[in-house]
Amino acid sequence: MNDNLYAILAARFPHNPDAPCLILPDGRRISYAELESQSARYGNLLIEAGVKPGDRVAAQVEKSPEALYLYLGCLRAGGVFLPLNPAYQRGEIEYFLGDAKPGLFVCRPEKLEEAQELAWATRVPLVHDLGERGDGSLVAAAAEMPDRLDTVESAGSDLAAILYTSGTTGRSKGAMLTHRNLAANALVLHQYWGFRPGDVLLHMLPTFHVHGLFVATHCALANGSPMLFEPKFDAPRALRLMREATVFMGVPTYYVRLLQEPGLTREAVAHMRLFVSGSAPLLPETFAAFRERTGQTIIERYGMTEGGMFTSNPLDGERRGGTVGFPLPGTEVRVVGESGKLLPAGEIGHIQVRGQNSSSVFAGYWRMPEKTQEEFTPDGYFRTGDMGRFDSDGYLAIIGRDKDLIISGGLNVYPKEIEEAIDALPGVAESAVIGLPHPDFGEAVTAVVVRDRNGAGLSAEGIIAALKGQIAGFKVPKAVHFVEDLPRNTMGKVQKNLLRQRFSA
Ligand code: MCA
Ligand code: AMP
Repeated sequence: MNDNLYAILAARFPHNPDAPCLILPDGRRISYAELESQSARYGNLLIEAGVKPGDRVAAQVEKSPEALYLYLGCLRAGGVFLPLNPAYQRGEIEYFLGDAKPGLFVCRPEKLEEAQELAWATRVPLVHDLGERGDGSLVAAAAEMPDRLDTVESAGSDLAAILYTSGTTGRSKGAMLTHRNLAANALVLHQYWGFRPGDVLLHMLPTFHVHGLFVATHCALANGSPMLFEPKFDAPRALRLMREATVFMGVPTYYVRLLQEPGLTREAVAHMRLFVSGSAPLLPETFAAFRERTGQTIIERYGMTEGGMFTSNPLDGERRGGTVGFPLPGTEVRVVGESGKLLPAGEIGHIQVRGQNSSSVFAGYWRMPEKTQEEFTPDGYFRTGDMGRFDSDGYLAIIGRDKDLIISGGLNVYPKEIEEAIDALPGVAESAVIGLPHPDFGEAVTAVVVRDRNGAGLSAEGIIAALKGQIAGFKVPKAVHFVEDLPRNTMGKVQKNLLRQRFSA
């Protein structure tokens, strides 16, 4: 049997070749048959370009049908897909290319020149461009390729994707996901959330992260369902499209924005059967307000790039606000104390997860065996860095994080990276970056800066302007405060809790 994720999904595609797979904003419909032939063209193109099984294919492109063909073509060719947020700037991309050494880098047309320079510097042999309207050299080259391809035979343990996640210290780490990880997660979620004939997914998430590319897309493909495939989230448009959809997945910011729409009523969502939220904590107020307005109860689930989804509230049975539900089938989740001792229900500790048959937890960090080892316990549990507790009914609540991480609008920002960028600016003695409650993004990246003796002219606007263009926009602080000193404990560690208290007031 072929354990290639594409083969597993394709075995579930509808028998009717005309069944729609993607429905685009301009009304264009792309059938499952076309998805198969297009992904074959892209797969053939990669093979012809010399991409061998296990070779990385990096893509920093906007969401589009062609971007999806590229991902699926990469799976079919046995390549390892490496999606990159278009918000990343030159320095960020240079690191990813240098670390992952892809055989091909696909960029946006407007960034072609920069991409070629970066590829040359990092010894990436081939660059193509792909525009959001299906333009660019990649599309032209794929069009010349045969539209049939026998999907490469893969073992479950073969890599399917690498997704970079930053860390509390040092460099970004590439989380290695196998065909088995992705397939197991897709099939479990498909079943757990009761995907059924007639389902239509409203897909408004970006496709460069686990949530949009894997959780949402794989569920729809595994069900042979159409996706209303939208370039980005837009609350009024979401409400209009919900009249034709049955399932919606989003980060909490999407729900906060939907609640601001007067048109969000029971009637507007009457066609919908399922709302899923994840990637960041859904405030109990948002959960309750959504139920009040729509009569629909959001299913909150919890996961990580390092393995996909770990827990979910149930489809049938109580969906409990403020919790992320139960461990998914095939995933073991435990809460342990400082000494590693298992804690009883009600006590807060470190959340650790383990997958049966190494299915639900990733294969480790790309070329970082020591870092990988540190993150696993001797008995094979992955240390998530999240703090939580089980209640007496077995629901898991995420209480906080023991990692220094900010989640803004569902996107992760590691303070260390921003602090390093700020500290390098002239006039800065040191800085601390914290997350403060934000009504739209959940948390807002906020910098607290100490000037040095040359820093009299330093302003908040100046710091923000200097960071833009250097790091992705979502990482740039929304506010900068100046202080004389950073509060430190006796160990010399900055007391970020005191800064959070002071500046959220
Ligand atoms: C955009 N901006 C942001 C964010 N997004 N600032 C803070 N946080 C953000 N998330 C900034 C831009 O830099 C820009 O700044 C300005 O906002 C407008 O940009 P635009 O793109 O127009 O914003 P938007 O369309 O309103 O986007 C906000 C968004 C988007 C819709 C919330 O960020 C989004 O779709 N987030 C979802 C991300 C996601 O898929 N996460 C899942 C990761 P300026 O004007 O200054 O230039 S997977 C994961 O976490 C795990 C596995 C899991 O459990 O799912
Ligand atoms: P990422 O590295 O992008 O995969 O983000 C994973 C992190 O997002 C987890 O470690 C959690 O801190 C957070 N996360 C994901 N889902 C939830 C949720 N439902 N509630 C709280 N935090 C979440």
